[in-house]
Amino acid sequence: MSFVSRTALRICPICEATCGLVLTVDDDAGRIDSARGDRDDVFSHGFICPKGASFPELDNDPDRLRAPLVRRDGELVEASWDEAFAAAAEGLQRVIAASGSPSVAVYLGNPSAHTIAGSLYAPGVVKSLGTKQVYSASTLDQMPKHVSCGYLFGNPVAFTIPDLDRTDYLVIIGGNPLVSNGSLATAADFPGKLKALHKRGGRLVVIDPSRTRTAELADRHLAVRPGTDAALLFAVVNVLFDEDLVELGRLTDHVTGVEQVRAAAADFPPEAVAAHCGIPAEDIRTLAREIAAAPSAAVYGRIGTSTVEFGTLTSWLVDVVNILTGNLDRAGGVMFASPSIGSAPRPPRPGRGFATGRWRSRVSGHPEVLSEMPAVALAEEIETPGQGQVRAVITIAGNPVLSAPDGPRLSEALDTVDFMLSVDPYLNETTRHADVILPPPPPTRTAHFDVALSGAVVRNNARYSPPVFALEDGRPDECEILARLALIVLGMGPAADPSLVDDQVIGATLGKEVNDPHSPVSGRSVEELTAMLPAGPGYERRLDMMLRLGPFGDGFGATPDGLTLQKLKDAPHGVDLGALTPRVPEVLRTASGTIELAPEQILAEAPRLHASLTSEPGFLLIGRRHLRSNNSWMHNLPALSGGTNRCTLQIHPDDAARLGLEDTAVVTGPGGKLEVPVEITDAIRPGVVSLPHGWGHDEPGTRLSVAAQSPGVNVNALNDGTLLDPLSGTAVLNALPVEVSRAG
Ligand SMILES: Nc1nc2c(c(=O)[nH]1)N[C@H]1C(S)=C(S)[C@@H](COP(=O)(O)OP(=O)(O)OC[C@H]3O[C@@H](n4cnc5c(=O)[nH]c(N)nc54)[C@H](O)[C@@H]3O)O[C@H]1N2
Ligand SMILES: Nc1nc2c(c(=O)[nH]1)N[C@H]1C(S)=C(S)[C@@H](COP(=O)(O)OP(=O)(O)OC[C@H]3O[C@@H](n4cnc5c(=O)[nH]c(N)nc54)[C@H](O)[C@@H]3O)O[C@H]1N2
Ligand code: SF4
Ligand SMILES: [Mo]
Repeated sequence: MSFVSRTALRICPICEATCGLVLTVDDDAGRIDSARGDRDDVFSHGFICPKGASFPELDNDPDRLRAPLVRRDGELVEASWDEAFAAAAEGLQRVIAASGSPSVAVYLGNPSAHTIAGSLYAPGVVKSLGTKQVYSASTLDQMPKHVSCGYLFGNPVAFTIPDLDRTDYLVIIGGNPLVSNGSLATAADFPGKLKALHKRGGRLVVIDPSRTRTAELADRHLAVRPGTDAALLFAVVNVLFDEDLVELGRLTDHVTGVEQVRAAAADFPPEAVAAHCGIPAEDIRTLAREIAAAPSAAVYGRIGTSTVEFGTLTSWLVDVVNILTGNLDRAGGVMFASPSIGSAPRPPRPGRGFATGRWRSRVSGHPEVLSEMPAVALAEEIETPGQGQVRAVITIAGNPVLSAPDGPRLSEALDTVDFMLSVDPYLNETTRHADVILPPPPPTRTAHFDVALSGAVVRNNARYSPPVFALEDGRPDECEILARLALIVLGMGPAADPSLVDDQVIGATLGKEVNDPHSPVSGRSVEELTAMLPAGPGYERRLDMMLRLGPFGDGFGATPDGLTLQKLKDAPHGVDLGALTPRVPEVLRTASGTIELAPEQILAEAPRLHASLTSEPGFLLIGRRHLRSNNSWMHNLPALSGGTNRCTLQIHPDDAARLGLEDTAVVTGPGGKLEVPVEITDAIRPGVVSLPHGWGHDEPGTRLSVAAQSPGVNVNALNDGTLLDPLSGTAVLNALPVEVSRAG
């Protein structure tokens, strides 16, 4: 090892917490040796988790692909970048010529929400294809929240974020931020924020079938039966009306539809749902009264409210409770972030509202949602012949073979397409099916800015990390990879200049802004503004443009103190932009210009929910996360492997005794059967079993040498993918009915 010459700052790209890291850099070796939390980071103040601490291992992982792989005579072999782009162009153009670009499917995985490339350049690949075969991890995750916010506010990205630093009463439903570090609530140091809540006299309620680490901190833990939160929340709404606790506060003039919600909730008194939810009616009443009585309260729902049969209904009810108790858009309640790269506020105006189902999936007729099809539909769209059949697949930062239901079926389907391309650093369960793999460089050779997550922050901020090291000669970064793919699809060939993509986006964006009378650059010339952007890579030019047009931006000189990319470069620990501020009505885009509390599409789910108010025997399967894991792709790091980070079936002692379970159980779901090691724990509710996802690293032909040593099983092989939230197309990954028995 050589002398460590410097440190460098880098925002951690692994999860939504966006912690600032200090890396020790070994310039001689061209690698980093360690990572610690950056105490001066304006947002994370030094917080870091075990994954962030393993950033060097992730960056240096010898299994990370250093060169593209191209399939030759059936084998994936290393190729030069020129050869790989040529192979990508040949494969894509072959399929496009034969079946048209709508026959190319794109799957965007979770890390694409954590990279500049995924946020700014992946959309260009989709757009240039003009395909409706678009899939992403959103329909395995937060799509119900988009749909609910879409209907309520007319704006599917106007997420309601719990104001963690100021709330007096926090209700966490189906989230475990002590382990996940938070999601749709970008808050570095969630544990510290929960401690601070208690310190200022606030209270925490956790609703979760499992006594998680977060639940351990709660003043009250309601161990709800999985999949029943919609009924529980409807009962809370019922109590709010019944006991005259509805108080819209300053939102009074901005909300319509209150009476329809009152009528819908009338069918759900606590006594009618208690047995179904496994929560005493009195506890539901107390919850409603406490939320209403708290000086401020924030109800926050995550995965357990989302990847369930009534995901959109549940996500909506979370915000209905926030709205009816006057807690939306006020300090200490749930608020809207002001993304630094969003557009500067405009005067309130009605919008076009929100709609889904503008087209339908070819095979099962699933409605389009945010221009996407349900991830569970990808396999059948590949398998089913006919006009529009998927003949090529592009995956970007995704591992749907493990992450999506019925992975084995998708795995087989991927082998039947005419061409598959993956942009991914690993040869894993999904990418092993590809004909071409284009690996992005490691994070230290990549710039970072949280484009997507800036809309979910609990405190507004802007931070930029330039690359720590220059790219190796001839190696493109992921922005360039995706830009070149977009041009390849357009038929411009593998050698087209990727900056054409940036020029196009910049021209189009500025063109719109100068013609908008409310824009800070209204009436100016596109050429003048373009000339003001910095020299440098295309993504820097685009980020600078977005920052300058944003709510804190310099408006290209109109507000000289405002943000530019250079200002962020001059503030390497980031720029704090203050606590969240009220945004109603400016944020609303509904047709009425109000918060439309009673969308008919969502209320139409209420009778179906009511019909489900039974309490069937049988096990319900839920998921869980581990502090030293991240979905499917961090099991290859030695520091994060082993110990308690294992793929086990958690089951309550009473259930285990009744079934005579000892070491191993057989779990049978609608999609298949698995043998799994048993972990008996009273942390989990009787009648519920839990298995983590992202395991099953025993497929042949992968290059994950550490992960393969303790492969675990793929929980999603139990799931046939037929159960989904109909309003959002989101897969049911929690509360899946399964049978459990003794092995042998
Ligand atoms: N049963 C069950 N299933 C689940 C869940 C659950 O709770 N239970 N959770 C769901 C959720 S919330 C999600 S978000 C999905 C995730 O679903 P996916 O996004 O499909 O899966 P990941 O495991 O996140 O895989 C990420 C992929 O991105 C690659 N990658 C990592 N960094 C980069 C990068 O910088 N660039 C590129 N191009 N690639 C990169 C990794 O190698 C890996 O192949 O899983 C879902 N699946
Ligand atoms: N360490 C780690 N951190 C991660 C990830 C990871 O894999 N590992 N993944 C990242 C991703 S992609 C995401 S989307 C976020 C997710 O962030 P979270 O949603 O906070 O993560 P989970 O741990 O899945 O929490 C879901 C909780 O819901 C509970 N639950 C399951 N079913 C139900 C139900 O029907 N009702 C209720 N009320 N609760 C239920 C589960 O017991 C679990 O505790 O985490 C991110 N952060
Ligand atoms: S919580 Fe951990 S993984 Fe998430 S951003 Fe922070 S250091 Fe990275
Ligand atoms: Mo996720």
